[in-house]
Amino acid sequence: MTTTITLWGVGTARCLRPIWVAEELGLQYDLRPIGPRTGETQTPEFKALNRKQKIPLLVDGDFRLSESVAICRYLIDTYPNDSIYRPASPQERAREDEWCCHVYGEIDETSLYIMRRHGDLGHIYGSSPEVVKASKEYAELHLHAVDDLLDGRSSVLEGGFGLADVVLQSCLDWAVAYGIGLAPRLEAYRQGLAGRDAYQRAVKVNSGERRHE
Ligand SMILES: N[C@@H](CCC(=O)N[C@@H](CS)C(=O)NCC(=O)O)C(=O)O
Repeated sequence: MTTTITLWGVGTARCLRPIWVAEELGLQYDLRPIGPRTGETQTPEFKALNRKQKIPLLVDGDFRLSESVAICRYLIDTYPNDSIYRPASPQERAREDEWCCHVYGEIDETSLYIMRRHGDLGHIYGSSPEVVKASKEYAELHLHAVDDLLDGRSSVLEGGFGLADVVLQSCLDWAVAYGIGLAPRLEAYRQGLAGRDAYQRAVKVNSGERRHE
C-alpha cells in the first residue's frame, strides 16, 4: 500500500514515540532507520530535511515535523482512531499538555538526557559522575511525583490511553534502563502498557529487531 508518511529515526526513547503512535493508529509508513551518533543525522540529505540534525523526523507529503511529542500529536490529530484518546475540550487538552510538559521537561530532558550527555556521551559533552548522580536523583524525585499523581490508574488521563502515556512510558523504560527503580504502582502501570500489541511491535521496530513492512 502506498503511504505519504515517512518516519526517520530508530533506536532511542524519542524515536519510539512516533513509531508507537503510528502502530497504534494502524498507519502505513515508510521507515528510515537512521540511528543516533552514527553520522546519519549529519548527511546533506538529512540536514536538508531537518536543520536541527535530530531524530525523530516526520515527513507527510510536503509537511515536515521534528520533535517527538509534536509528531505524535500531529499523527493522533490527523489520523484519529479509537485506540488513542483525543482531548475534547480546552481543559482536557491543557491537562494532557500539563502531563506531557512535566514528563518531557523534567524527566526526559532535564534528567535522563542529562544522564546520557554526561554519562554515555561524556566523550562529547564532558564526563561528570556528579552531574549524572544529581540528575538521577532529580529523575527519582519527579518519578515519585508522577507515581503520586497517577495514583494507580492504568492511563494518565481518565479518558484512556493517549499521548501522555506514550511520553511517560518511553521515559519509564528509559529510567529502568538507567537503573532507576520504579515504585510498585508505577511499575504495574509500565507493565500494563507493555502488554499492548502496538507497543510491542514498536519496540521491535525501534530496536531494529523487527523488519518494518
Ligand atoms: N526534543 C527532541 C530531541 C531529539 C534528539 O535529541 N534526538 C537525538 C537522539 S535521541 C539526536 O537526534 N541526536 C543527534 C545524533 O544522534 O546524531 C525530540 O523529542 O524529538
